[in-house]
Amino acid sequence: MKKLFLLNMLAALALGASAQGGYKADFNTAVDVSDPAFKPAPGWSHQVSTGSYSSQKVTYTYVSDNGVDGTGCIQVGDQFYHDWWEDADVELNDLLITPAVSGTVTLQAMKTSSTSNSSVKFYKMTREGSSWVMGEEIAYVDPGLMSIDYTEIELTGIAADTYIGIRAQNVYIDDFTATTANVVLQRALTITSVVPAIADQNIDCDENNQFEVKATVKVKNSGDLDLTSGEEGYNLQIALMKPVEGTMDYEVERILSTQAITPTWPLAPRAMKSW
Ligand SMILES: [Ca+2]
Repeated sequence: MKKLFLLNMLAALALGASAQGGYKADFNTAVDVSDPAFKPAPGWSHQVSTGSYSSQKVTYTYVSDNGVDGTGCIQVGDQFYHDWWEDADVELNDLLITPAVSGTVTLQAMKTSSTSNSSVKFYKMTREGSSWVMGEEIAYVDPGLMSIDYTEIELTGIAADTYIGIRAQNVYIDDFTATTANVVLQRALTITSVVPAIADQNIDCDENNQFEVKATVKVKNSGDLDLTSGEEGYNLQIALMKPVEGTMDYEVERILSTQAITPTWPLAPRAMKSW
């Protein structure tokens, strides 16, 4: 049985929900769209849709001054890619998912150019475990999108606790509003790189039949909240893994070490920790 070491991590949902009347997401805070699963605002989700290659995806751009009244907004590109082997366009369903909302919902949208193939579609979304299921499309009266100014799209009669998936294509979007929203903020931590400090593929045991694992690990706060050293789950783990029979997956056999992530890491270029 082949065993290997892997760095694992605890980090989970936390914080309660806060019901807000007159909810508005103004997209005025810059988001890092280089992460394909970026979330456009706190409490939102993102269902990523791609082809087999990393380039076969929907391109998002954060634009700091092209939103309503010159504010920040999100630019969305094509919702398809061209499959050269099949010589055909393949549709994508890359969805920005709102918090659970109800009542009347609005979104401002503007075409990226007068000739662009622009559209905005909305879908009811349901959670299934940690993933999302795309449900029926939510119809609305087309207000007619323009390339010179924003147009308001309005959805009415949205039932309580409806998650809405926004499938935008070749538009700028800004100012999502809802009569009510249930915004659940999340704590999340992502390992962005692991560099083992091993000269070759072998580690020698010492006289006590033990050996030391060293690595430089870079982590990123990918949640909605600041993380503080000592908080439950704010740590890294080293685990002994074992193969899951009949699959290519591994599962945790035993946690070997839990390493708290210590003090402040505000200096991004130095946000590394060795041990
Ligand atoms: Ca804005």
